[in-house]
Amino acid sequence: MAAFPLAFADLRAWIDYLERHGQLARVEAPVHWHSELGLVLRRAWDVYGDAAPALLFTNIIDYPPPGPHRLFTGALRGHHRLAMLMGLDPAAAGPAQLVEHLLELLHDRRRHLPPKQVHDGPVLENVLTGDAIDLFRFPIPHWNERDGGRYLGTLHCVITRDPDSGACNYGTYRMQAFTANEAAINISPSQHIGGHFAKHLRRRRPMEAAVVIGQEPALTLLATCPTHDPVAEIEVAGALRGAPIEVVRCRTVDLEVPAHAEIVVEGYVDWQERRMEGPFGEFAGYHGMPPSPKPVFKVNAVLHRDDPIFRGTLEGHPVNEDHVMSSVLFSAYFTELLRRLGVPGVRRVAMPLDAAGYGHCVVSIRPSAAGQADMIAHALWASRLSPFTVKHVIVVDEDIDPWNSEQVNWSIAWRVRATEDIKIWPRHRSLRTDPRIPPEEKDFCDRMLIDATRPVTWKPRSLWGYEGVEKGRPLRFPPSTKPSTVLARQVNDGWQRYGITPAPCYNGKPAGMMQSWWESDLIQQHIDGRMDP
Ligand SMILES: Cc1cc2nc3c(=O)[nH]c(=O)nc-3n(C[C@H](O)[C@H](O)[C@H](O)COP(=O)(O)O)c2cc1C
Ligand SMILES: [Mn+2]
Repeated sequence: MAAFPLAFADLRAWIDYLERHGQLARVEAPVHWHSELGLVLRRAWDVYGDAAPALLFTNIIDYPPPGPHRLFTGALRGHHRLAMLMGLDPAAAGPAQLVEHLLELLHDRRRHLPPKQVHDGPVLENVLTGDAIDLFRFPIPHWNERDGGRYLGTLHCVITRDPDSGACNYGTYRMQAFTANEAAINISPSQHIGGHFAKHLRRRRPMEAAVVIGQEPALTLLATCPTHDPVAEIEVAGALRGAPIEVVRCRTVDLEVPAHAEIVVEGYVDWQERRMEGPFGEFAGYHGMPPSPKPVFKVNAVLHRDDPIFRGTLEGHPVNEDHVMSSVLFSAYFTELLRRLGVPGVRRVAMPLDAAGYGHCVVSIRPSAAGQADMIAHALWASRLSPFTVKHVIVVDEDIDPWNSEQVNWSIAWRVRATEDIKIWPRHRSLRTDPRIPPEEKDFCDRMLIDATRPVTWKPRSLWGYEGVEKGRPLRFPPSTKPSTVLARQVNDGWQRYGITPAPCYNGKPAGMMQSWWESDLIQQHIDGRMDP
């Protein structure tokens, strides 16, 4: 696949790139930071779908220039823009290619690039300490009407250090701004920052942290990326962009931050204090979790570029930026999990956007023995991501594209016998955000496996015909109406002869759900025996 090596120097270079490629709208109309900004983004996503451009708000009410007055959002709403960020051809690279590319980047440690230390950088253009600190200097949005407050951190990167190894972690954990110099941080124990915080708790020591807002885009992606082996996300981000990220030392904490970031907030997470945070419009599309006590981050210093651009994102119902990123990141994580465990027959793993990239995991396999779907479900439900992902596992045959929800639904309709193929695991460890679980039963959910593969144990029967038409072995399952490769190729090759062009006006989608039956690449895979019919 054509690679576009893209070492975006900073967020501004990424914004320029998007603008030059017709992927950005500047919103110059006045927009209020309370709910209106979020709703404008929401409508763009809901009405324009993948065609919604990234948005740069430049006229936010209460935030006139020359103070901080710009906010950038919505860049990663669509796999095509994630492809741009990853240096792949946006027209050719679908989510399955993004997953493989990410796995290559994570595995090839020789390509990982440690950050480059520099003494100065644009983020030091303004250094604020003491009374000069005011988080609300920045146009922090109140994204959803029902949110408990304004969210300082949504697509940011929190940097913390492991007190034992000295290694740093780079992750995205939501943060609600409370006062001019205090914010909540949503630390889950199962996340890397949770490990760091537990060590500080045991030592009864505050945890130093640097909150980066508006970093260059590769680090944004990696900060939300779960990995199996410990990696420094900033080094993988270096590999992704093909150049190390330049970092400067913080002024008040023992950490380094990207020199080209728009904003950095330095401080520490108090080990004792907790304050009520939330609710927040979460990834499932609900305000599922009532407010609860969270650790408090206290600010020592604020660094920012001249005329800084704030960056954040709207969580909530599908499809949002988190879903686009998570669908690829989680699919990569689970692909690797199943490979490491040696589960046989696995082809592809997809976390579909319809289920918010978190809810459903669809795995395509080449079945060779009964019970493969059970092995897959149990493996997925045993991972550290299980508490907030994969309520439902759907296993399909390899002729079904797991990223194509219409094909998956067709398969569920006609390759499933409910009494045999659906299994339910009640009261499995889960997260509190699931809206279907009543408040008194939180922390558990019911998980479901749908095995939508054709039964592998059925014996061949000539009444269904033969592999190929009138030849080969008898079939084990009724033949679908899928064309034979020979005829499909003939019709493909002669298509111009028939003189058929699409109707200029229609309601619906430009592509049929079984378009893949006619893709020459897939036809060739069948001919080569690389894929089952
Ligand atoms: C918009 C957004 C908000 C997120 N909020 C949280 C959060 O509040 N808490 C959390 O544990 N993970 C959150 N995540 C997921 C983590 O960023 C992700 O699991 C990542 O792998 C964490 O890094 P780590 O693996 O280094 O711990 C969020 C992700 C996104 C995209
Ligand atoms: Mn990490």
